[in-house]
Amino acid sequence: MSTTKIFERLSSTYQYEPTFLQAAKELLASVDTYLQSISAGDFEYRLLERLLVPERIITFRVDWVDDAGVMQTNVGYRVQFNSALGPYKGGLRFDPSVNLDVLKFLGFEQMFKNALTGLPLGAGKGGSDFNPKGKSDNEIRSFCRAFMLELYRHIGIDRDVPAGDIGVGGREIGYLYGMYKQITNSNEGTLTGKDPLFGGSLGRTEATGHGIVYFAEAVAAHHGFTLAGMTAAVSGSGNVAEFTARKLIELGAIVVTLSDRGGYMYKETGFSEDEISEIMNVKKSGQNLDAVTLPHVTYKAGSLWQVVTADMYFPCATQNEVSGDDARAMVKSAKLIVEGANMPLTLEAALVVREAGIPFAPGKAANAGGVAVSGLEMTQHASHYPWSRERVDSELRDIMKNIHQLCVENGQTNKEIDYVKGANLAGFKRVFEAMKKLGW
Ligand code: NDP
Ligand code: 2IT
Repeated sequence: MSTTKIFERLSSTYQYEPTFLQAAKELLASVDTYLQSISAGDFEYRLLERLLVPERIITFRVDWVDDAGVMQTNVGYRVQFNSALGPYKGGLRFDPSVNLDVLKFLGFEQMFKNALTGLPLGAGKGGSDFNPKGKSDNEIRSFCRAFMLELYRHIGIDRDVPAGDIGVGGREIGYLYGMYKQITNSNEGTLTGKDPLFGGSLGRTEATGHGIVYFAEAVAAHHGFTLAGMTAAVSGSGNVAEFTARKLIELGAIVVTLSDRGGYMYKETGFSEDEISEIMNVKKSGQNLDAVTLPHVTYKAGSLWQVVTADMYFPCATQNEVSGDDARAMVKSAKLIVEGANMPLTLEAALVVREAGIPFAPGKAANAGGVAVSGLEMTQHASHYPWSRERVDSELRDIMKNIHQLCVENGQTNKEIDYVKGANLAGFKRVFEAMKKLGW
């Protein structure tokens, strides 16, 4: 057996799941030399093959009625990928692009990310092809309640703990949790990202973005520079992008872009915190970035990567948003590339960046702060005791520092740190060991 053989088999079985195959291919490449170094035999390769298959996939119909009284039908999913380290844990995505391929890729990435946090968290991912764009608050609420009417029977504090992702933020988590509490007549903290009013953690909203910047700081320090004074191109204008941008600005970096599905905003001298607030207000009102009017800020339709020159790039929108050609343009100026989103670089783009020798932090390491604080939320909820914002932030910093250290230890090559390999290998070893010891 070999990782090549395993990938061949996987590719023929799951030929209609290109995004999952992409994530699997990267992981297999990272663990290949490790398995050879431990003289892995048939047992190890067969266990690896097992780890590539989700433990359980649930799909269900979601019936709801829109404001016009018209019956609407969507598909809901939960991919319970691996529970070796703890309850299935990972977000819910509401977006028309959601399908099994996308959720399997996200659940698979989540497995190694959650392992990196050092917390007792298994991995899952779910969501629906429901499109929240243009929906009224009442429609969002109706959909969330209909979605939970089926999901509730598959989740639980020791079984599976969902959270947010694209299209699912604090409001949606509130509606989902409200329905869960009513159906189960319980206060179990079975969702994270909740409002602190009813068991959420202070700092969870900010955690992914802040964690990304703490990780970027650690990478920069390891390479002998700091983020202050550096220009940063950030994509997206959702939860992750907002708090990545805010923390970068706080540390003295110059954030020159934010983007959405339509285009990007550019300010040569960098946005202020107040300008970020104004932009977010427009987005939260349901409008797109082209509706923002700010002095010295330009809006252009399309993608920013081949147009905007910056010292640092933080893709924080979605998977495969950075192509090989984009990466070839970015490496001309980049001193650091940090994935805020899950797998925003295509395999080709990641190869271009790694071959150019530019420090490159993969999403499963850099964006692990979100799920890490979700883990801390579970601890706080279970102990009926909320922590201060400062305590949460300090734990988040420590976790991101530890993840950086794990990447350094597992990703050391002759002359540089291969963070992709480091993150994959460190996460993989934990899950693999646990599966062995559990007799799986
Ligand atoms: P949000 O829904 O809050 O924001 C998503 C942003 O990305 C929006 O600005 C959206 O544009 C943009 N976007 C989404 N899809 C596309 C697309 N196909 N093309 C271009 N732009 C797109 O989601 P999050 O900020 O929570 O998530 C962003 C990324 O971070 C995802 O990859 C997610 O998996 C990952 N992540 C999220 C975590 C979290 O805690 N929320 C934790 C770890 C990772 P528009 O405004 O036009 O909709
Ligand atoms: O991709 C992710 O890590 C998330 N969307 C957050 C998951 C979580 O359980 O907080």
